[in-house]
Amino acid sequence: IFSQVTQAPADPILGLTEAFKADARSGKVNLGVGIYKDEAGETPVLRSVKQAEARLLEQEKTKNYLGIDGVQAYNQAVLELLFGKGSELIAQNRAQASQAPGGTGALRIASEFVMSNTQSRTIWVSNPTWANHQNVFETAGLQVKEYTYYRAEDHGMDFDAMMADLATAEQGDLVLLHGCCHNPTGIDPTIEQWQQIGELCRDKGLVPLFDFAYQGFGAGIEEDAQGLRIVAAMVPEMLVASSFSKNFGLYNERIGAVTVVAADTETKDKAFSQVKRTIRASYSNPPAHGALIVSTILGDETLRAEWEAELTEMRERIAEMRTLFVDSLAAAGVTQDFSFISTQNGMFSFSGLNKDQVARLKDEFGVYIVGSGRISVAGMTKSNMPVICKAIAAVL
Ligand code: PLP
Ligand code: TYF
Repeated sequence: IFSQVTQAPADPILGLTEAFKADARSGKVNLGVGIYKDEAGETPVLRSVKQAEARLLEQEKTKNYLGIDGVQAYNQAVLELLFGKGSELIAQNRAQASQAPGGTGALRIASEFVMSNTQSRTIWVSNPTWANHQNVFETAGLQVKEYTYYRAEDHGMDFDAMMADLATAEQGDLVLLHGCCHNPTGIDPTIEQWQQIGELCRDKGLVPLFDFAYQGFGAGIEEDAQGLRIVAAMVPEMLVASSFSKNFGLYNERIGAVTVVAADTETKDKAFSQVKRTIRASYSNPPAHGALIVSTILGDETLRAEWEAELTEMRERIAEMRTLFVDSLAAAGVTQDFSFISTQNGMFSFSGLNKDQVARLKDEFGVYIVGSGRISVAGMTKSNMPVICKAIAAVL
């Protein structure tokens, strides 16, 4: 039967890393995949994580299965990070989180839950969005439609067009919203715009699905949750797929969560029981290590303070690289205005470089960025900056 199977296309982002690894040139730079690098160009384990792991190694007594929804202290910590300590939603018992294998696993569980238990069949995603969104949603059976998000002319957000597109959505349609640090553009709605998005979802009966993979990489842990909290306070129902891959540097531990918000506790309980059923049919129950790391850190004042300091360090280093990038481009003789890069949020910048320029960066200079022109600023360092800017100046 396998002889009939055709070759699958490479993942547009992970495929780039494979090409990078195969490149023998010494000065090569990978600004493709969204992985945080420190000033030395490394992605080390966070100090807080190392300490939590040391404790776990010493104290862990069993490798017995977790429940279907994973570590309970972890799930509670997720709710508080999303909605804030003392949140009304939590007090009203309208929200429940389940541990999931990464943000991707959470997106897939959320999609399958919707497909198996509701009449909804359509999800709206921003144009552009993370390359894997369409893949995950369509594999689960959802129909994917796009809403306008980005305006190339001024490297800004076309909010009016976004609202006009979403006004054509039907009641019960899902709307994928990036909680902060929009991937790939780095452009997020303002507080006022979040308010309007919430109103539209409420008035039209649209169900937000928040993808929250970068909490703490924009302005701060609480600041970055503002949009999600504004919308959550306005709509009866929503879903959240959150991830600790980036903000805890736990990429390969596959640790995230799927969260259900419903109009009342009874509805939430029923919905959550079906989320658990979806998980049971998918991988039965999650692995423990990542969740235990996160719950150990968030449950301990000292470790939590250490983690927050490390997250701040990552956020501030990226912000510094944004400014340095803009200045270094000018110093390399680029006359075009790239100042928009310093106002974008998170790991990525949408450079506006076209496909040919991206190809030349790779072929002639060994500088790898995603075909859309997305640059991972989190991969820039003071030492690779001159190479990057010289290459960009040349292809411009
Ligand atoms: N959603 C967005 C917008 C992302 O950029 C990523 C990237 O990793 C994910 C989800 C998936 O995160 P995870 O690695 O936790 O599956
Ligand atoms: O957008 C990125 O670069 C990150 C990393 O299948 C990533 O989200 C890329 C592809 C993928 C999983 C993670």
